[in-house]
Amino acid sequence: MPEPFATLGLTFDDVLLQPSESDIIPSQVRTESRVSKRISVKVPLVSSPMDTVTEARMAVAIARQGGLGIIHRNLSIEDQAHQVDVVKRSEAGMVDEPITIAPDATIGEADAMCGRFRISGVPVVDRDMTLLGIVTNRDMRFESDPARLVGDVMTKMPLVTGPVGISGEDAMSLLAAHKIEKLPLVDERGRLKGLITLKDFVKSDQYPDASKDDQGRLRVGAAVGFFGDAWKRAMSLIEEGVDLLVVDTAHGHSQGVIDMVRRLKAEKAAADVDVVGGNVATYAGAKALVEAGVDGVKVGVGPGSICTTRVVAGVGVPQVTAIHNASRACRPAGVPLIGDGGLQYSGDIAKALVAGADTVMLGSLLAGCDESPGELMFLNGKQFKSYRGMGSMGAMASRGRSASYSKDRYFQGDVTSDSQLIAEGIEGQVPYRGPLAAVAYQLVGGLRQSMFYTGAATIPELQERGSFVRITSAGLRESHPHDIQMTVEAPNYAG
Ligand code: RVP
Repeated sequence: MPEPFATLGLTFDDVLLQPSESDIIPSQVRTESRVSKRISVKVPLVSSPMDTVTEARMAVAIARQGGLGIIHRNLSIEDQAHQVDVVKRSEAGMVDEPITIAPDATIGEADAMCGRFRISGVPVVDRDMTLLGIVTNRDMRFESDPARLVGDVMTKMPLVTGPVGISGEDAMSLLAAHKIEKLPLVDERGRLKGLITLKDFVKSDQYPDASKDDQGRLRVGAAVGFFGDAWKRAMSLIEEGVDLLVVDTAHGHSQGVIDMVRRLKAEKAAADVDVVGGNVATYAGAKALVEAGVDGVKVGVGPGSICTTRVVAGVGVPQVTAIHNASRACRPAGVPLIGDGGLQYSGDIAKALVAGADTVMLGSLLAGCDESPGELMFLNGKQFKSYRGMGSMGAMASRGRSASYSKDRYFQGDVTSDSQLIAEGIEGQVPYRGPLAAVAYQLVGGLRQSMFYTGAATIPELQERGSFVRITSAGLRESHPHDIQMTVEAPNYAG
């Protein structure tokens, strides 16, 4: 029998990083890391697959900042796949299967399509994909009758087009020479084969750190489970071009999760997609996932700000210890580790990395951003956004006739009545934080300061050199502002 009280569990507030000799300044450090075996990111931030944190808008925003978003799965298969599609189309070097419209569609339909895919114009094609013209916002703006046909208002052929395989430079010259924003690519028979847009070139300059795949599209991950139609969901996500699948459950050291990981890793259709498994909080849990063949391990049982697993079930491991123990199984196998949940301040990022994580996953720190799902709320003159656990009643209960998919994250996929659900999370609100870009800037800025103080030029160096000092509750009190009434909030510190 294992010794019942052998281990001491430590979390972020129990430790501090010790300063050590440094010959770099914060602006010189490099924050690249790996989310999974084949996916590198310029900043080690991953947004959580929660229905108040990550849909396409957040995924686009965080990928542009150099991190990665994981689309939540409390959506129908079609809706989740659509979210992935929106991200993949949002900023591509070249779209090889552009959205198209027929000439006999109405401009009302074209307008709705532009809104749905957040695009400003659509190529018009006949049945065999021959390019007939293009309809853009400019063509539609002054039309008062939404029933008019696309074929009547579109800019008709001949249009400026490019050949399949045109280089980025040549495409840019054509766009510039003709003062146009979209360049359809056609084959020798005039059939549409792709589309290049000016916006994408501008975005590449604007977001040099963006996480992109080898076709120049933003990267995106998506969560799946292992229960019910999870396999069908995974296949649909792969079809839309997802880069990373996260088998995301509250207990990754369980047979259903391990089987799902094994099956995905053996699946031909998933060969180009990395598979992360989780969540675990022990050496044995991480080891089991590594042995099942995962490309990344997600760690965290109970640290989440909205999570009640540790009180409802009495189960969990304080996060710094959990990361440290799991990393002993991941590091020797070359499998990256995502430290998921419990981060309250930017300083916690470096603590997670020194404990053994390669990236961190954030929920509450991002739920207040403009790009997270949900409306702004005003309360006593302050602005908030809602944030809830995927194991909360609100997230797990069936909505109308559509089942909730998040209850199987808590292994309650077979529960048929909402009144029988055991909640492991709560619902609430977090302060409004403005655009993700500003929030990410502060978080990465904090990490740069940590790396400067510890003398680490890169994340692997931080992981190697960083060392902790354990602190007491008096030490924690001393860490926060004290003996003063705060009158102005800092952008990275709310009392
Ligand atoms: P936090 O960043 O501390 O808000 O934690 C976010 C993490 O909490 C998620 O990525 C997930 O692992 C976990 N979570 C999500 N829902 C719940 C719950 O209802 N218990 N927990």
